[in-house]
Amino acid sequence: MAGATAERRELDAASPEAAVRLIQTKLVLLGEAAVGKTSVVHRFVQDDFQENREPTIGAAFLTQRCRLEDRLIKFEIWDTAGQERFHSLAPMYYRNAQASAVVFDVTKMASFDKAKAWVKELQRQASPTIVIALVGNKVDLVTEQTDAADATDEELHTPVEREVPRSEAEQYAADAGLLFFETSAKTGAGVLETFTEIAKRIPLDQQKPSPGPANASVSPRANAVNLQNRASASSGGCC
Ligand SMILES: Nc1nc2c(ncn2[C@@H]2O[C@H](COP(=O)(O)OP(=O)(O)OP(=O)(O)O)[C@@H](O)[C@H]2O)c(=O)[nH]1
Ligand SMILES: [Mg+2]
Repeated sequence: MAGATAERRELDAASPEAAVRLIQTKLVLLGEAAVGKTSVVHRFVQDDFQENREPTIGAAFLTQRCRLEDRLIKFEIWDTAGQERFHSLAPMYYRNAQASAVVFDVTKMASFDKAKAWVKELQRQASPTIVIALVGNKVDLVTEQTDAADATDEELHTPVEREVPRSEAEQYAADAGLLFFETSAKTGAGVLETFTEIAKRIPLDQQKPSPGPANASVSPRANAVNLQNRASASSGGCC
C-alpha cells in the first residue's frame, strides 16, 4: 500500500497538471514549551510521532512541499523552542513570515494563556498580513476510547481532563481573527487540515514564487504531499 501511495504521488507530480506554480511560504511555529510544536511539524513532514521528544534548542528548520489545486507550496518551517530563555530569538523567525501556527496544549490552561501572548506579539510586530492559526494540540489525551476492543494496550489510556474548552478557544480565535484547529500529533488528527487551511488563506499577492525554473516543481520528491490525496485518506479532510 505504501508503495502504491508513493507511486501515485509521483504520478501526480509528473502529470501535465503538474505545470503549476511553485510558491514559497515561510511559516513559524510558536508556543509554550512541550505543547507539541515539533511533534506537529514532524507529523506533517514525516508522518511520524515520537514519544518523549527532546526539547528544541533555538529553532529547527524543515521544509515540505504540498500540492494544492494549481499551486505547489513549499513550506519553509521554523520550529522555534518554547523555553522562555529562547523567547528573545523569536522575532528573527517570525520576521517576514507569511504564516504562523501558535500551538497550545488543550490539557494546560497556562499554555493557552501563553498562546494568547504570542498572538498579541505577532499582531504587534509581525507582518500585518500574516495568517495566524491557533492550534490546540494533544486532543488524543482528552478523547474517550470509543472502540476499546480494537485498541492496543499502548493506545488505551484514561482520558486526561481538558483544561481549555474547545468553545472558549474557538471564540477567542474568532474574536482575534485567527484560524482555529485542534490536533493530535500522536494520531495525526487535524494536522494536515491545519497546514492546508493555512496555505489556502495566504493572500495570492503574498505568495513568493520559488526561485529557479517553474518546472523545478515537477521533480518527484519522496516527501512531497498531495494535500488532496492525503486529505481523502485522512478522517479530518481538507481542501
Ligand atoms: N499524547 C500526545 N503527546 C504529544 C502530542 N504532541 C506532542 N506530544 C508529546 O509532548 C512532548 C513535547 O512535545 P514536543 O513536540 O517536543 O513539544 P515542543 O512544543 O516542540 O517543545 P519545545 O521544543 O520545548 O518548545 C513529547 O514527549 C511528545 O511526545 C500529542 O498530540 N499527543
Ligand atoms: Mg520543539
